[in-house]
Amino acid sequence: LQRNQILYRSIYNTPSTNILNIEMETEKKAFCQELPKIINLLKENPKFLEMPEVGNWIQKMLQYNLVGGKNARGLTTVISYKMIEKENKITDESLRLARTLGWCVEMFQAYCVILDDIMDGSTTRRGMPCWYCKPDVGLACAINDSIIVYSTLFQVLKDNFMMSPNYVNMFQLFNETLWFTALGQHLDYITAQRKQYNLFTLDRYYTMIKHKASYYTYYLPVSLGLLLVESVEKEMFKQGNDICLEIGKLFQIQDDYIDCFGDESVTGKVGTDIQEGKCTWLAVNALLRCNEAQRIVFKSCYGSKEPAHVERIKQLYIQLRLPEIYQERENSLYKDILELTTKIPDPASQKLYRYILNTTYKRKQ
Ligand code: DMA
Ligand code: MG
Ligand code: MG
Ligand code: MG
Repeated sequence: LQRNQILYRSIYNTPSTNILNIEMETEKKAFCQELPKIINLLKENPKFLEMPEVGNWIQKMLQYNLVGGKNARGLTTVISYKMIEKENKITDESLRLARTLGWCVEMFQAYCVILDDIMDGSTTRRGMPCWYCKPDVGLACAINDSIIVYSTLFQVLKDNFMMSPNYVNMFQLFNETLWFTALGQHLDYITAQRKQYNLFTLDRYYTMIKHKASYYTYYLPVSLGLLLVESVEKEMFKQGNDICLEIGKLFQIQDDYIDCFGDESVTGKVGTDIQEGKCTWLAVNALLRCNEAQRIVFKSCYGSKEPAHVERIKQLYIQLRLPEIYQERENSLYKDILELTTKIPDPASQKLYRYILNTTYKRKQ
């Protein structure tokens, strides 16, 4: 395993990866500079002449919920476009459009996250209170704000892409992804609610995370990036599909691990999975490995907000060597996905998926 690790690490510690990382930093700056322009344009909508205070509220709300994160999904949209499009086709205007579409993906994410934090009883996000927890917002207002964010996405999409031949495809992609995400979120919620630990199977877990996380985290931004490319073969969408879902699997397993064992000052969020009794990678693997006595501990402490119970579950995870097993799983998934990328014939696509994989692997945030 260690030999493999060194081998795979060395492939990616090449100068070209470093160049890509520098490019990503530069892109992040350009990407962030686009948001105020999008919001200013939005505020020119005549609706806000009728309701100026609503315009100001939306500006404040979008600022709060879109800024301060990794912007990974928005950047994936732009990077996908940049890496697949022919160099002579990339213009200032095409980049502006790619960044705008990236912000639409970020709005999709903000919409999902405002609601997810309510569903999960979370209190912090990106090192700040969750939107619904803010005293001047509250639960009822936050639910409506999530609808405002989502419908704003489609306003921005219309303003920028209405004349594009792919407008309907983009629309359909957002809609279908939301459908998958909401189905996954439902499965996540009811599995925790029922407290029937025989439901905590790997099968159910993989189905759940594919829907609630993989589609919108990787499949959506990559597919949108490809839709911006002037001539792209249909086959290319299909080829990337499986890889996007597999990287998404890696991403959510990491998310579950970080929820329990991550550094809050890095992640910006306080974990709630144990308290909420969520069907996570850690919980499923604990149940697969525990003996009868440990199972009794799990049943009596899991899904409790009592700090001593939460601590007991963390102890159990450590006793079961889940942190070590997690490292092995992360490495083996990385290796398997890397293997999948070798089957992609187009070199630019291969480079893109490897790059996305490498920005995900070993992440702590
Ligand atoms: C992520 O699940 C899914 C969505 C749709 C946000 P999660 O609740 O584990 O995410 P997080 O850890 O960011 O709250
Ligand atoms: Mg959550
Ligand atoms: Mg959740
Ligand atoms: Mg989580």
